[in-house]
Amino acid sequence: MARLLDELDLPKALKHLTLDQLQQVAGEIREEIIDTVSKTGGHLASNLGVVELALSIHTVLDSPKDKIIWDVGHQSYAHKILTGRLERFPSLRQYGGISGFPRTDESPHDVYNTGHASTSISAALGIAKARDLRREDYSVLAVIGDGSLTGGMAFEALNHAGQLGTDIIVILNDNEMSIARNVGGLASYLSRIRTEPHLLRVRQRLDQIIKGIPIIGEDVSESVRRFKGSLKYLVVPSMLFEDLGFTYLGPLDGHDMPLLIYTIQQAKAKGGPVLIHVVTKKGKGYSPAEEDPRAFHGVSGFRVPSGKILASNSHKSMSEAFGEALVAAAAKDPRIVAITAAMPDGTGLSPFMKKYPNRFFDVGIAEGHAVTMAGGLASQGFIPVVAIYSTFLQRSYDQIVHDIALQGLHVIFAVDRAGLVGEDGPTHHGNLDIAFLRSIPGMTVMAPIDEDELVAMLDFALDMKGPCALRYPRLCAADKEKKRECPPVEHGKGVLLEDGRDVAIIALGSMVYPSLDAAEILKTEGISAAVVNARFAKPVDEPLILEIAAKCKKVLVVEEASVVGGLASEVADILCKNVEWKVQFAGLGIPDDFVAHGPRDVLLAEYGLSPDGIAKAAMRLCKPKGHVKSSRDAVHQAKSAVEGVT
Ligand SMILES: Cc1ncc(C[n+]2csc(CCOP(=O)(O)OP(=O)(O)O)c2C)c(N)n1
Repeated sequence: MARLLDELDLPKALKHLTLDQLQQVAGEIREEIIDTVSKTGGHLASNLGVVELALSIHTVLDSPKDKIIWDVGHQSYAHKILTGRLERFPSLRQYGGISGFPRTDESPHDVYNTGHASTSISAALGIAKARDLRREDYSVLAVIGDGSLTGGMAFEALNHAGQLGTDIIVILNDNEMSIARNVGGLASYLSRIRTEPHLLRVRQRLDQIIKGIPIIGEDVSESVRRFKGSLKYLVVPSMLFEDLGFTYLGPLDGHDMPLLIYTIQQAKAKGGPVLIHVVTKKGKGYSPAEEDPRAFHGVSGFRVPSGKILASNSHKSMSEAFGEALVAAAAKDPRIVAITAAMPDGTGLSPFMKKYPNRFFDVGIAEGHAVTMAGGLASQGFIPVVAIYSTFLQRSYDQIVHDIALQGLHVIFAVDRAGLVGEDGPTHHGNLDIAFLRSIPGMTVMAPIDEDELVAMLDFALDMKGPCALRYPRLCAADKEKKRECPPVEHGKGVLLEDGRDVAIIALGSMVYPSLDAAEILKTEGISAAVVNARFAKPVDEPLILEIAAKCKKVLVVEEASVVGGLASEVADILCKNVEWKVQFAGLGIPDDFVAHGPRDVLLAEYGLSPDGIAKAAMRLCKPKGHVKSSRDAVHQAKSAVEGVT
C-alpha cells in the first residue's frame, strides 16, 4: 500500500488530515526511522519518543515562517522527514548525506544549529526578540528534554524569558531519561508533578474536554475560542515555571495528538512565555528501545526484528579501559572520586558508579558545575577525575581556568572522544581541546596511543600535582602484533619509537600507530623516517625534539587536533628558537575549519591523517619538488563502518 508520507505535500498537508490519517503518518515515520537508523546508526529512542510531538507542532505551526528549535537536535528526525527530507533520509549521518542534527544549511525549516544541550530556550528567546524588534508576527517554539533542562543555561534562559515576557512556547519533553536515567532535584520535581493526584484529576477533565472537539484546522481555532475559559484546567498555579514567569500547561500525554494540538493552539492564543510539559515514552513503538532506552539512545546498526545491536568494533574501547583502570586505582586510594556530566556509559564510568556509588557523581548535563565541584573536592584533598567528552568540555573552559588551574588544584580531566568523532559531525568533533588546554598555565596535557598507555598515563596523573588532562578518542586500538611496549611515563618526556635519518615524524596519541605504518610506506620509497611518540602536548619534550630535528633536518608533526594552537605550533616555536639549524617543518592536523559528519576513518583520510596521508606529507618534505608517488588512495580505501554515537 502506498504510504501517505510519500503522497502528501508536507508539512502543509498535515493541517487537513483526520486523526486516523495523522496516526497513519506517525506509524509510517516510525517505520522509516527504525529502518534507516538500523542501517546508519543514530539516536533511535529519543526520536521514536517525539513522533506525535513533531506531527502536532507541524500541524499547528507554519514552518519555516514559525520557528522551531530542537534542543540538542538529536531528536529532530521526524521534523526532518516532515520538512522535505524524506527522500534523503536514508543518507542520515552518512558522508555527504543529511546530518543527524538540525542544520541551517540543510533546510530553511532548521532555524538554528544544535548539538550541545540546553541552548534552545536562549536561541528561541533571541529569535523572538528579533521578531519583536522588527514588529513581525510568527511563533517561536523550543523543544527541550528533561535531561537538557538540567543544564544551567536552560535555567538562565527561563529566568530571562520570564522577565522579557515575550511570546515564546517551550515544550518540555519529559521522558524521565537523559542518556541514562535523569538525575537531580529537577527530575524529582517533574516526577512529583507527573504523579500528583490533583493533576491527574485535571488531566482527566481535560481529556473529556478534548474528546468533544474536532482535531484540526478552523475547527480547533473555533474550539479554542469556545474553550478559552478552559485554559484554567491546564494551568497549575504556584509552580517553579509559573514563578519564573511562564504559563505552565501540563503535564500532558505526549503521544496524544488531539491533546497536543489543542494545547499548542492554546499556548499560541495565550501569548507570553508558555511552557507545555509533555510526558513521552523514550523508544515508543519499538519494544527493544522501549525496554532499553539507554542502549537505544545512540546506537550503531541493529537488527530490526530482534533489536540486536551490532557492535561497531570488537576492540576494547579507550573509555572502557579508562573506566576499569579508575576502578582499580580507586580500590587503592580512597581519595579518588569520579564525576560525569550525564554520560556514565559513554565515558566508561558505569563500573565505577556501581562499585563506588558514594564516590561517584553524575551532575546532569552541567559540565561547568562538574569542573568547579571537582575543584571543591580537590581543595579538600580528594583526587577528582572528571570524565567529559572533548566537545562538551568546551562548556567548562572558564571553570578549568578560574576554578582549577589558577588555584593549582589536582584535578584530572579524562577528555574522551577527542579528535574526530565521525557521524555526529561538527557539533561533536573534539578537535579544539589541545589548543584550549595548552594555553592554560600549569596544565599538563597527555595523549595515549592505546589502552595500555592510557592506563599508565592515568596512574601517572593520579600521582601528579596540579591539573592534568588525558585526551583520547573512543577507539585507539592497534593490531596485537603491532602493539608497542609502554615504557614508564615521565613528565614532559616523549618516546623515540623508530630511529631514522631522513625525516622525523612527531606524532601525538591516536596518530602514533598510523605514523608507524607511514614509516613502513616511506621505507618502500627509500626514505628512513624516525617516529616519536610525543606523549605530552604540554609540556613538550624539547630536548628530544631538538635532538631528532638536528639529525633528520625535516620534521613532520601529526596530531588529530586543530592545527591552530596544537602540538605542531609548539614544535614550530621550539624549532624557530633554534634557528642555527635549517629545519624543514610541516604540521598535519585538522584544518582551521568545522569538519562535516561521516565515518571517522573517511574524515581522517580526507585530512591526510591516515598512514598513506602521513607518508605523502613526509614525502612532500623530503622531495619537495619531485613527484610524490601514492601507494594507494586512502580516502577510497577507508571503510564506512559506523562509529559510536554519543
Ligand atoms: C553540553 C552537552 N553535554 C552532553 C551532551 C550529550 N547528550 C546528548 S543527548 C543527552 C541527553 C539528553 O536528554 P534529554 O534532553 O532528556 O533528551 P532525550 O534524549 O531523553 O529525549 C546528552 C547528555 C550534549 N549533547 N551536550
